[in-house]
Amino acid sequence: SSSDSGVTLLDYGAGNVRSIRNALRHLGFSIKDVQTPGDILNADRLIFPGVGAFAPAMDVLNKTGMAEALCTYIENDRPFLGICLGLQLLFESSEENGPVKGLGVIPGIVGRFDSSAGIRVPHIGWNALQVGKDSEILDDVGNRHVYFVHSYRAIPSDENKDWISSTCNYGESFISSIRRGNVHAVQFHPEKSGEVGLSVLRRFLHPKLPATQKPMEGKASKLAKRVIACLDVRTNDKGDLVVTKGDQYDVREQSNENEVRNLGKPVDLAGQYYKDGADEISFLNITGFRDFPLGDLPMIQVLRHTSKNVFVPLTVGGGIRDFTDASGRYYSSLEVAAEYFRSGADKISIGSDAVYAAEEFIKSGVKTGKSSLEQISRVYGNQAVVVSIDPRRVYVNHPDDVPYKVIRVTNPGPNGEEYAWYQCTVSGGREGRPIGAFELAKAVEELGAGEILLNCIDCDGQGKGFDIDLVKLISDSVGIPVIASSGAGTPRHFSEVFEKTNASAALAAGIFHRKEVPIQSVKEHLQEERIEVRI
Ligand code: 1PR
Repeated sequence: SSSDSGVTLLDYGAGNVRSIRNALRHLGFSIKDVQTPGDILNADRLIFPGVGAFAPAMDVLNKTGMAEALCTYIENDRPFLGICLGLQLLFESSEENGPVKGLGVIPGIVGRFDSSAGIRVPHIGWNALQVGKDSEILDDVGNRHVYFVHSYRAIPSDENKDWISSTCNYGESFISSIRRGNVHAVQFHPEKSGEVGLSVLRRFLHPKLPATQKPMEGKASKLAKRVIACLDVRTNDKGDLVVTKGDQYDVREQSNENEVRNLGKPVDLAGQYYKDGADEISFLNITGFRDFPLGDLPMIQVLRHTSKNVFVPLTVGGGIRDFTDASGRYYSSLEVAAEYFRSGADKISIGSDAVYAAEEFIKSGVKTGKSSLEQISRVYGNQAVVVSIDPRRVYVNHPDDVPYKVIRVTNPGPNGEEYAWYQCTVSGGREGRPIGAFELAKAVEELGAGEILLNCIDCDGQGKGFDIDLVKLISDSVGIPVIASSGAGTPRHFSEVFEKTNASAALAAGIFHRKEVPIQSVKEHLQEERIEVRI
């Protein structure tokens, strides 16, 4: 058997396990990759970060003989940590595109969250756990939140209750971790749960450290509202990749030089926001509609460097579409997305291309399955696909002036108009399209988006608050999480959007970049207002 600082990783090639590799390296561990079933049987400690869908994962495990090796390893009570799908596969079967038979180590069936229970599916975000007495690896968690992203879950029963080390509440109580002897598995992502998550990994790697937190028994948890820091990234006129920030999407200084505003370096700022308590970080390559991301290696470098030290979810957007380069080589949007995921992104965000896909879908009523949105969602799951909407408010006098969803606005327009619709744009707001934000949101939800990043060009950079009318309209119309964006100027704006709408998260850029409001103040204010947040 090998040195103390080695850990064996079972990566069956289904997706992004870069984050877990980064986290293990950060904790000072070297990684051995499983090549054969024998490597499983010989492991000192085995981590199994399941990614992708249940059926293809079981397929690979069965075909390679890894399924049998895993069962033997677990039966022999060898140190094991399953993560996310790595927990679900231990159960008897899953309803995900199934029933599909699992490893059958734990009694129970993995089923889908019931969205009719008034919850948004996927379950994305930070939630607290009810930790049982001897969970061991959860000894530092206490009442702090950990990060989940999944649509399927196992529920507690008499048959599996001896396995359960914690449960979590999301519309119902589901199994958030199991433990028996040296065998552990967690539904959440320790590698994306900040310092708390790293402590879970540390305890698995160094068992028997003394506990620092009291377990939180009995207290009902709730999904926390997320605070997201957004970095609009582009190359400036000198050729440097900078974080910039616009006023209503205009990122140039109003001076004679008319330079692209430079608010800092992407990797440095992301690292800072992680330390400051951002629940998530988004990078938007705002000239991605022009540049080609795989030609734009700096953005990929940004992700690689950031993901080494930032252990919360990272989203990247800009330029995700099919593309033929100058030499005639064709790249599919899937290849672009794959490169982003490999570089450390947890989600990708699609803007312009999703607008075209939604227009097509609404016109024909047919899902072709060919749009970037549909393809990426099919391969990586809808939780990995965000659609970024860039709408502009258009006032009208009467609700039936336009063939789009019109709402009565809280503040009348310049000519006393009482109604408005929200026109979608492409190419960073440069072109208005014949589709409203409402129609787009409904269409992309059907096409496989897992989340909506809802900007508003009118409010962007104004610091006057989110467009509550718009956020309410969209967050009431879809069943997937909605991130409110554009216009945050004070902590009060965050509590306002959470009190008045069903947004799951709120995103800001300018106030964080200009250091006007620290993320911590936003969190503290939300806590004072009794809005659940991750502290
Ligand atoms: O169309 O798939 O290539 O994606 C392009 C992406 O780049 C889209 O997500 C689009 O929103 C974004 N984008 C394009 N141009 C701009 C621009 O500003 N000129 N930025 C842009 C979008 C809006 C928000 C901003 C919030 C919060 N930025 O992300 O961070 O409005 O700002 P605030 O808190 O300072 O008010 P594609």
